[in-house]
Amino acid sequence: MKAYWFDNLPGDQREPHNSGRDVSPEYLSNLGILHFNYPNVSDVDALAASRDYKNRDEITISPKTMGDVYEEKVKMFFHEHLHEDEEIRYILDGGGFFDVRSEGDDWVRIKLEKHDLMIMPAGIYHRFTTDTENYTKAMRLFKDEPKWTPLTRGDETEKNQYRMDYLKQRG
Ligand code: KMT
Ligand code: NI
Repeated sequence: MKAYWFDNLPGDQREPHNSGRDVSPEYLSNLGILHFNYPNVSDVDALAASRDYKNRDEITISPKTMGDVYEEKVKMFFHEHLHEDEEIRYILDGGGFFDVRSEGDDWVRIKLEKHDLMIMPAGIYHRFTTDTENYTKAMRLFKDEPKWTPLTRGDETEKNQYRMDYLKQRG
């Protein structure tokens, strides 16, 4: 895992877009983001159990597994959104980038690699993209009734209760 300020320059979203300015673990933690490196799935199982996550699935995002819809999906994941539940992702293979909004509404880019597990709080604006390898195999963890439907940023999400709770916690 590595976090830095997104450069906001035009070009393919899958390029690193590294401004050269790192973002510290403390800053990420202030945004409410948790990160772990778990080489063994048993560690993921333990975390899931401790947070009462009973369901999971696996997704492989690549042209090989998705064919013609790959490019479309990659664009879709990159639409800024929030969820009403926390989002837990564990990278099984390959890698990718999650961009999250900072306190000043800038993008922080988080590079995830194999065995990285990230927890994003409910209500944080974010987006995802594969990198130039075009290959992300990830586990998605859910509680009983996942409310992980992406809510696209707009007037509605600005007054969403989960968004307001997140902002209150972030301080
Ligand atoms: C999301 O919320 O955009 C995703 O879960 C992306 C796919 S999982 C790496
Ligand atoms: Ni999401």
